[in-house]
Amino acid sequence: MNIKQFSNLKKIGLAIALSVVTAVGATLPATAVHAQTATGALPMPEITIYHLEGRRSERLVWLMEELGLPYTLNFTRGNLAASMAAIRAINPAMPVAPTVTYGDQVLVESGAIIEMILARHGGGRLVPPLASPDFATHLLWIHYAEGSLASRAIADYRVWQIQPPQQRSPLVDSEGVVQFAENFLANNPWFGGAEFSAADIMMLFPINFAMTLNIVNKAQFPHINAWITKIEARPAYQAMLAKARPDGMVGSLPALPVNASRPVTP
Ligand SMILES: N[C@@H](CCC(=O)N[C@@H](CS)C(=O)NCC(=O)O)C(=O)O
Repeated sequence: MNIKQFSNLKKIGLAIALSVVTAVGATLPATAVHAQTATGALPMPEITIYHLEGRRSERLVWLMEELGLPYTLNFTRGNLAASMAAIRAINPAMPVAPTVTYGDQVLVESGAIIEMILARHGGGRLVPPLASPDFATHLLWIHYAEGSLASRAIADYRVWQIQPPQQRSPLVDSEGVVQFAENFLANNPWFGGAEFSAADIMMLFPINFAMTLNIVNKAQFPHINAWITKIEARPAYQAMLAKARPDGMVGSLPALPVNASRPVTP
């Protein structure tokens, strides 16, 4: 399916200018992964998720599986470069995963796309009640996932790749940002508060990034580990893995040494 989609894209011309990106999206084969009925308030245009295996675009696939909404998934299995070429063809100015075509629009930023889909098509699902305290913390974690957690974990990882730091900067301190999440889960079952929400979908990627690459010590965060176990038991998460990561992780980044996260004592 994916190779076919990619070759179809090539047939209609990878060099087509951005001005006709809409037409490219419209001519993609209608290979919707899922075709259940939408329950949201607004009619939903065709959605195509341009995906890289194991990357943030999994959030959108997982969201759509949780909601039971139709979408087309575009990636070339086991070939990140080919998947990225498809993203560049549709979104040359900002080629990142996820790139999502939503009707005529080409969208980036997973959190913004998730909030838009929930507002228009979610029918109140995966969002706590507006007047509840959980609504405020749900939004907090939706934005914290990229704004604080991913940005600090990636900064730490890059610093380590250049040269292990002699002293940990309080401004680049992944343990602190993960600990803040751990503390919340000590008192709440989900980042959505009482119930699973889209905040949980947003938080998993940077937490996995920080833990699997040894940016933080996974063993220090028991509540997060218990939360990951609950996440992995969700049918929609498993459906996402089967469709969006059928061969496991592709092109993993090298992990840091174990215990790299420990502050260096001079
Ligand atoms: N804040 C953006 C980040 C998007 C992003 O950086 N995605 C990564 C994959 S996880 C990517 O496309 N990297 C490829 C690149 O930057 O060249 C979001 O949440 O969607």
